[in-house]
Amino acid sequence: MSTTREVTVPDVGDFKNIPVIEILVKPGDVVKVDDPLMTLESDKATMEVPAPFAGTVKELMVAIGAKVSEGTLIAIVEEIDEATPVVTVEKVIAEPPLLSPATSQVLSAPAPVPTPAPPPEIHLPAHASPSLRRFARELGVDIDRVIGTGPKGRIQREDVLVHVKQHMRHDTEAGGGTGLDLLPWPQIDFAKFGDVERMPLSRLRKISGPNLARNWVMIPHVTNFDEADVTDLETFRLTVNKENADAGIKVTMLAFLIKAAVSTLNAFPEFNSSLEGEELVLKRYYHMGFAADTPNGLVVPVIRDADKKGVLEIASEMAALARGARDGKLKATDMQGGCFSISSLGGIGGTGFTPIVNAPEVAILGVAKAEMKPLWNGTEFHPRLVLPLSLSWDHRVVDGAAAGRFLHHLVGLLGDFRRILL
Ligand code: CAO
Repeated sequence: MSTTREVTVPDVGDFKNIPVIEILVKPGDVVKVDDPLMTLESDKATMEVPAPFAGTVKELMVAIGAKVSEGTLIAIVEEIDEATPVVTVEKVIAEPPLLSPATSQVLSAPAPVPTPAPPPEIHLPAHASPSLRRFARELGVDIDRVIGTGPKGRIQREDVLVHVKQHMRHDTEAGGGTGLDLLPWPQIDFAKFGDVERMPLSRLRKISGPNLARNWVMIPHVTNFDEADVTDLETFRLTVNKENADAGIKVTMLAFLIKAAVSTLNAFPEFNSSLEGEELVLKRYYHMGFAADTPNGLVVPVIRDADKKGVLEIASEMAALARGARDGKLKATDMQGGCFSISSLGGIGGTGFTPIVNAPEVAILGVAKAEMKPLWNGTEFHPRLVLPLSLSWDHRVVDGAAAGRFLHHLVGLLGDFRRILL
C-alpha cells in the first residue's frame, strides 16, 4: 500500500527565506526516514531537510536557489508501507554513474588483495555542502580526502575536524611539531562539589561559539593598544545631539568611530581585505560590522557602504540594527558582507580588551570606556577625555608596524575629526 504525501520544511527555528543550496535526491529515488533530501544554508548555519517518512520521491517542488521557510512544500513522496523492502539512497548513490571513470575502474578491477583500497586513495567525489567545502578550504583540508560518516557517506563538520586532528597527530608523532596536541577537555562531576544547574546554550551561542573558537585557533592574533584624546569630539557630539534632539536622533561615540575607521581603512587597504589561500582579496567597499550584545549572545550587524553615509545616518541605522538584534529580528542579510568590525564596550566600562578577529575579516577594533585623565601638554597636565582603543589583527596579513600606523592614524582622526576631510 502506498500513499502520496507532501513533504514540507520542518521547524527551522527563527530562520526564514533560507536558500536551497543543494538537492540530494531526484524523482524516482527511494528514501528512508531521515535520509537528507536537500540542504538549506543561512548565513549562520547549514541544515539538511530529512525525509519525514520512507518512500519514493515523485516530484521536487523547489530548485536550487529557491528560498524556503517552515511549511514550504518541497517534494511529493509516495510513502512506502513499512513492510515493503526499501532500496536505500546509499545504494542509489553507489551506482556507477556517480563515480568518476577512474574510480569505477578501481572498483571493478580484480583486486590483488580482497580488502578494499583505503578511502583516501579512491578519490570518490566528496559529498559535502558548499559551506562545509568552504570550512575545509579555510582549514587547508582537501575535502576529497575526508571520510564522510553522515548518511550516504556525506561529509559532516566533525569529519573534517577528525581529519585535521588525525593529521596533526601524525605530524606531531612524525616530529613535525605542528599539532596542537591538546589534552582532552576535563570531565568533572561538578555536583560532587556543590549544587549546580544545567542551562542549554542558546541557538546563537551554539553558532557563534565554534566560529569564535575557529577564529581564535586559526588566526595568529596580535593586539595593539592606543588612546585617543576625544575631548573635542565629545563636545561636538553633544552639540550635534542637542541640535538633533527634536528629530530623536542620538549619536554615540560608536557612530564617529565607524566613520573614522572607514577613513582609516581607506588609508590602509590591507586592513580591508580577506585572506584566500595565497591571495589577499582587497575590498573596494566599506561594510562595517559592530558587535551588539543581546540577551541570547553576540551578533554583528553590518552597516553597508558606510563610506557613503554621514554620521547621523550611521547612528540611526546602528540604533535600528541594535534594536533588531536585541529583539531577534535581524535578517541574515543584515549580518553579511562585513569588512571590518568594531566591538564597543564603552557604554559598559573597562580599560581595554583583546577582541577576536571576525573571520574572514583581518582586523577588529575594540573600544573601552572614555575617561577623564590628566594629559601632559608639554608644560602642564590638563584634563582630557581619553578613549582606550585596541586593534586585534591577523599576523598572516598585517605586520605590527602597519597595525601601529593604522591605530595612530585612527587616533589622529578622533583627536581632530576635521582630518577626515583631508
Ligand atoms: N566611553 C564612554 N561612554 C560611552 C562610550 C565610550 N567609549 N561608548 C558609549 N558610551 C556611552 C554612550 O554615550 C551612552 O551614554 P548616554 O546614555 O549617557 O548618552 C551609553 O554609554 C550607552 O551607549 P550605548 O551602548 O547605548 O550605545 P553605543 O552606540 O556605544 O553601543 C551597541 C551600541 C549596540 C554597540 C551596544 O549597546 C552594545 O551592544 N555593546 C556591547 C558590544 C559587545 O558586547 N562587545 C563585546 C564583544 S566580545 O564578546
